[in-house]
Amino acid sequence: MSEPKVAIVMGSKSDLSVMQGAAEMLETFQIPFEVTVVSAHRTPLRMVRFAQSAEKRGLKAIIAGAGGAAHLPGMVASLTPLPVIGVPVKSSNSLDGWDSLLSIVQMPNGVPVASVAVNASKNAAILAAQILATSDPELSSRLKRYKDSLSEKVVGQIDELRRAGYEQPDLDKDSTRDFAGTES
Ligand code: RP5
Repeated sequence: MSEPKVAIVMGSKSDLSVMQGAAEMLETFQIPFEVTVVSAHRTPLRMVRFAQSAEKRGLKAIIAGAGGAAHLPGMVASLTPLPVIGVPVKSSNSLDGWDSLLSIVQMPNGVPVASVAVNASKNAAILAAQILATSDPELSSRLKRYKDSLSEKVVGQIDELRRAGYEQPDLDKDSTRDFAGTES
């Protein structure tokens, strides 16, 4: 097994149903990762050990998900130079996700956490992949293919609308494509 490049940590195993989206996405991009529970409130010393050892262990980015008073991403960010991407989890103790979101976004100057939308763990993984891809051309190619697949999906949806009888505006006269990042 290759050494993990990304860590997915969460405040409780109850976050896993949301956070496994990040794991699936990292698998798609063939990025080695680890998944564990680190609670800022229930295991604060484990959190410190995790964050302080992360860079030494070869990790390049950390995805941290938590719900409610979601202090985990910010506290991890305070203890490591690695980029931390927070996933606000709409957990059983959350006020509809708002508390988690604001706890993660409203960091003090000097200690940034990149936040994605509530429960958007897949986006956290894509962002982590994009960070790693700045120094990994093969990963960058995989990301470009992924982005192209998103626009191809929309092209398929437009065809479906056309087949259903909805006339489509002619917006595709020239050869430019929406993403078209894939090298020829
Ligand atoms: C947070 O409290 C966790 O990240 C989780 O989202 C939430 C609820 O945890 P459990 O009570 O389900 O363990 O710390």
